[in-house]
Amino acid sequence: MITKSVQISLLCFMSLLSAFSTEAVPAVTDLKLWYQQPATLWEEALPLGNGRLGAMVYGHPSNETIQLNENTFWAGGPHNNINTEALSSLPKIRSLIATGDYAAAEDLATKTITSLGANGMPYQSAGHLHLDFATHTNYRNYYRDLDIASAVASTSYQVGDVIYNREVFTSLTDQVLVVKLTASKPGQLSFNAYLSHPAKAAFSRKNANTVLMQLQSGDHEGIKGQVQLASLLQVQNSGGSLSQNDHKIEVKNADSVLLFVSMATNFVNYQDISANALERAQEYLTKAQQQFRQHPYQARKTAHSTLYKNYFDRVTLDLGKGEFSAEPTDQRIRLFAQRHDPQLASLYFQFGRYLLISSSQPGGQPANLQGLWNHRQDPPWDSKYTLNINAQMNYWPAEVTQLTELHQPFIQMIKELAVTGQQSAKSMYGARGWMAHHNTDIWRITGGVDHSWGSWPTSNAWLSQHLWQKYLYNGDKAYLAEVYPVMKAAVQFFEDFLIESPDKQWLLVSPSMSPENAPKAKGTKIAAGVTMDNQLLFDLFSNTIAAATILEEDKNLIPAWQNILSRLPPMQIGKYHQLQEWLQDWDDPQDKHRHLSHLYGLYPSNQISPLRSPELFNAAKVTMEQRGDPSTGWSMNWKINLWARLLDGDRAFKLMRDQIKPALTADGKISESGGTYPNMFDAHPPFQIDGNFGFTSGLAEMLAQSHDGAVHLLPALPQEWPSGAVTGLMMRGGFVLDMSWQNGQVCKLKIHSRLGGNLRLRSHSPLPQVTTFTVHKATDATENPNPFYQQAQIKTPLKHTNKTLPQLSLNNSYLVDVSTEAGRDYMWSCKK
Ligand code: FUC
Repeated sequence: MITKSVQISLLCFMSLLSAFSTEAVPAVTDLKLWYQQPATLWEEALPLGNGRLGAMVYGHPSNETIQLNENTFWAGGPHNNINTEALSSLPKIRSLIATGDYAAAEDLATKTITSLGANGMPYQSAGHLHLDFATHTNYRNYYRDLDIASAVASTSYQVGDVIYNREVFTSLTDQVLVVKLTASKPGQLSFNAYLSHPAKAAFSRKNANTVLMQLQSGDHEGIKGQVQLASLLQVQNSGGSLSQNDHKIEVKNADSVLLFVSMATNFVNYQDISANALERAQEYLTKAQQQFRQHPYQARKTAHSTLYKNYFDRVTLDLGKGEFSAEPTDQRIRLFAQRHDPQLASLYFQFGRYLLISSSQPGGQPANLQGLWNHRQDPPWDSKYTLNINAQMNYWPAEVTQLTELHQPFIQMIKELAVTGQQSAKSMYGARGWMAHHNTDIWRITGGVDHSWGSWPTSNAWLSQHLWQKYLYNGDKAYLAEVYPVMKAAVQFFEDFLIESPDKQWLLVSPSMSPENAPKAKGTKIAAGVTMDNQLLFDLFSNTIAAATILEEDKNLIPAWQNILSRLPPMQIGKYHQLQEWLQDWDDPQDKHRHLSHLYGLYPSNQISPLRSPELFNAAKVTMEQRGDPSTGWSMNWKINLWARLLDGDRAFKLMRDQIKPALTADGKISESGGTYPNMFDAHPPFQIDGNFGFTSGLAEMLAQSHDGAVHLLPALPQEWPSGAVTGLMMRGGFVLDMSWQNGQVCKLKIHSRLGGNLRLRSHSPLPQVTTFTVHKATDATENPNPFYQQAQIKTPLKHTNKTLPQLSLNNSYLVDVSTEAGRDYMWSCKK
């Protein structure tokens, strides 16, 4: 008789074979978004990007449209938007807040902190590529897809007895958009190709097979548009003939055609636009031409995909197949909430990684509100960078899903803000260091924007977390030394900016707000000492002290920083047993505001823990229940991460169900309740990319966490995914995790230690015995000796309720320590 444990072992063994053999990597078809009809809306078109160039492919047989972006094509030019009236009104704003005249304080702040001029420049579309096939109106056997395993989009259809194929990619290696057109019979490709732009553009003939489109970016709010865009369209035909008519290139009876679109601007950096756009575009085109002349098309396509895969293949995820993998993606999105389709959740996870690889390449601009993809001249919120959640969320998956190089553009932006932000620190607040308000753009503006929403001065502290967290994953001291001055200068700003509360002598950020939320009790946003600011400053000061200690810098400054740290207000548990959002207990249990700012302490930070602060952990849960699930876009996806940190996988999965629902109504209109567009873009609405990235990080948090003293395996596994496998998740301290599980229990585990050091593992089932290395039982009473797992001690929370809630216990989890060597693998397997 086979005992239950033997059965489990057998199951584990079988799943292992599949989990780590090559078959475990989902078949290529699992990593495709595919459709049976062309896109009519932009939100149905398929995104391609190489960080710099973006393309949205509609896949229409008779009038193909590929909407284009170049990520430095923004309105305006170098400037900052500082309102220097802030400095003189600051004492008054502060005293109005202190005396409770919030309406007057907010009014004055809006007038004197918010920019009197520009509110940030819009990111603008680079126009369209059109391919008009007049006779292809009557087609059949239509198919289009985006293969996120190779970063290539394809369209095929049949007209008469000819099958037509199109492949499109934005080459990572050759820096041009490439379109390859083929037909199943010779001489069948006849069409017009041309570029267009909604703004005024100049078109000219470059040579027999190349046209040029040139234009200047838009003027906006008094800032002259100074970015020049040059776009070259080149058509290379095999067979048939080419002719130019106006700015169109006409192809007749070709066998196959290769098209390139090369785009470039004069943008060098946020303060320098002295490059020659046309020379650059021509240079990219010449190089691409040479490459494609010397190598077959297939080889150049492979070169692009290989570079892409270098990032993408680092993480694989298998949550089980389900029976719906073979259905078109839009249909699967429509039905996801009603059925068991785990593979769509893993596709959505990987799509987030695809989007980050495609929109954030080293040396380029960070992913903005829409990543890289925007078809408007005047997009929602200018498609810029909102620094009170959205821009940060874009980078939540970067480290944990091993896309660390792609974090670089964001780190670079923070370094640049640390330069422009010195102006706002000094001339608005008379402080040293740097600061920015809740928005920036390609020009790295740091002034306040958007009326009363703008007077939040704490984005420097949040942005600095990215500098430090990256170090916790890579352990690279040279990198830490490079970013430390930016952290230190953010600290300096608060050394000068904080004020003392008259009653408790706490140090407060004032004026400020809990981003974008106005408590019902007072009706205005402006406030002092809000919970999120206190949490952000706790992290900023703790991490900067830790960095200074590691780097042996600024020993003499550390005591003053420690003193500030000790005087920040503690977190508070309010009268409803909720985590208080403000210094005062203003919370309304009916408040459903989309921002969850005070839960920053739970995720992305690690100040609220079931082990170290169980009461706060419970209070955070109460707050999450009060805020409720209904939400859209980034807010809903933040909740996935938060429920994962609350160790509730089923609730996190419930939010995933809410996310993967159609964002278009049955009659094709954009629904107001968020969800997922047919092309898998997230709907705020409108499209905002942060939600996609939040989903990806949230799913990773459900499978493994590394913020609370240990690598925690399957901390929030939903019942929906009883078995599965993941490879390549990155844990703090440089541990790369491959794992498979069966019946909710870890079955095989491989940890690759990049940096060495103690590996503390927490699991909810015992790990199999090992013989090749030593495993020690550990307890939560002793701190993990690994320095990347050291945790700053938060203050005891203040409690304004007598209610006691049952605490979540982790006593039934298994905790072990392994002393690891850098470069070695540690494997557990339930094979025998
Ligand atoms: C923040 C959010 C909005 C929107 C905007 C871009 O201000 O509150 O919902 O996402 O950023």
